[in-house]
Amino acid sequence: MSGITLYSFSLSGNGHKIRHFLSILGLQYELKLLDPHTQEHKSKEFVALNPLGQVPVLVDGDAVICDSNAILVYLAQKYDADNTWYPEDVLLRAEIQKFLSMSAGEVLNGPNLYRGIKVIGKPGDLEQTYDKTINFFVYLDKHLSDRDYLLGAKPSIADIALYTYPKLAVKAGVNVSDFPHIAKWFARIESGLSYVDAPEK
Ligand SMILES: N[C@@H](CCC(=O)N[C@@H](CS)C(=O)NCC(=O)O)C(=O)O
Repeated sequence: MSGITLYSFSLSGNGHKIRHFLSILGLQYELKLLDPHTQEHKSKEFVALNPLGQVPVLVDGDAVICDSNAILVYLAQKYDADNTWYPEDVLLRAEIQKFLSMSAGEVLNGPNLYRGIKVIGKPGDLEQTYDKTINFFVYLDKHLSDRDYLLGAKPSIADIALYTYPKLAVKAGVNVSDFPHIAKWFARIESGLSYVDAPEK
């Protein structure tokens, strides 16, 4: 087998992170959109790729990689020869890992769930996830107050991993004008030539 295939849903924020990074790396790929309403992601064929029955999944030749953060790390190590997006420095990698963990923790339980409840109809407590989103935005805005990107002057896979769900939470109704440093960070990322639009909803 050869070539890259990405399995996702059209509205998947985690899938968006990978489409965004594939675009930045200039990699051609086939996008296979699954239909969550018909539970295509729980089909026998798909569960053979990811036993958790979740997107995104990236297939690259014989390699199958599940989980958006794992895919970002894989793509950076395999295709970014200069290590621009995943610098080799041990402290920078630790810092990147901190943000990747946040994307699967604070961001998952805050901005991701807020948008999921409000826009996609997921079950959950909207007020509680709104509060968690604001707590995270307060942290992020302060962190970005004296740097352009999460690590400093240059973007990394940490920015790719953390951008999507806060942006989708803003599209879902969180007022970003209360967070000027986040707003500028969004604009910086979106002005990149390889930017790929986050899902509309
Ligand atoms: N840790 C995974 C989470 C993946 C995830 O939650 N994917 C969602 C779509 S964004 C999904 O497939 N949901 C369907 C399900 O869990 O059944 C990642 O970062 O990729």
